[in-house]
Amino acid sequence: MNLWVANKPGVWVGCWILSAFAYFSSAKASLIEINPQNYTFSRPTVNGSYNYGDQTGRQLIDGAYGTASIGANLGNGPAYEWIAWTATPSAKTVNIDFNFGSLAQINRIDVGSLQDRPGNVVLPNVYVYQSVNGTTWSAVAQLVTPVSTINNGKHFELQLNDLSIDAPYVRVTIENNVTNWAFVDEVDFWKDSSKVVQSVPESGTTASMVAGSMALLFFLRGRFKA
Ligand SMILES: [Ca+2]
Ligand SMILES: [Ca+2]
Repeated sequence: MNLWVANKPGVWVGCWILSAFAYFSSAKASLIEINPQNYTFSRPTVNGSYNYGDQTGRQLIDGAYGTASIGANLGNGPAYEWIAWTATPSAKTVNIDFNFGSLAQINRIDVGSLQDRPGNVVLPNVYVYQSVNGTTWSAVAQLVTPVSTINNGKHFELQLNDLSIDAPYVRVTIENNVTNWAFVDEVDFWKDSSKVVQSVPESGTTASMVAGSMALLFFLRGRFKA
């Protein structure tokens, strides 16, 4: 399991879970998964070599994860677990708006994704917002994932930590890196029962976030069919 972790107020670190497995196992003890009622996309999914649509309308919250091999058949057909979007010069993001039905305390969000190869399928950037009415949004956190070949062929949990969300609506914006595909298989929301969150959502813009970079950056702009 591979992790990208963003710790508020904004400095992220990327790490391999293998060296920190014990830490995360113990840290997860107070986490309770909070399940949204439903969600909507601001842009339609895109098919390629396989169907990357959301075939049940709940595939991002059904507990089923894909693998780093996009086309793998895990029992429901090739690539069934993956939802994908492509970027165009004018549209690099998709908003996934989750509706919890009532105030939800959320302290951590995990977005399952993968990287195939730079220039084609790379890890997306993730931005999180909260809303009391589903219309007006306040920035909460972001996770920037610079393109690097060392992420190739891996399934990642893009993890946003130490959040202070208390709202009925949460927007997870997926931003394609460069012009390419972005794949997501699941979005998990966690409440840390050891924390109390104020019931008034933060207003205005988020604190400045610091985006780091990895040692090797490869910006290959060729487009391929995923
Ligand atoms: Ca899923
Ligand atoms: Ca889940």
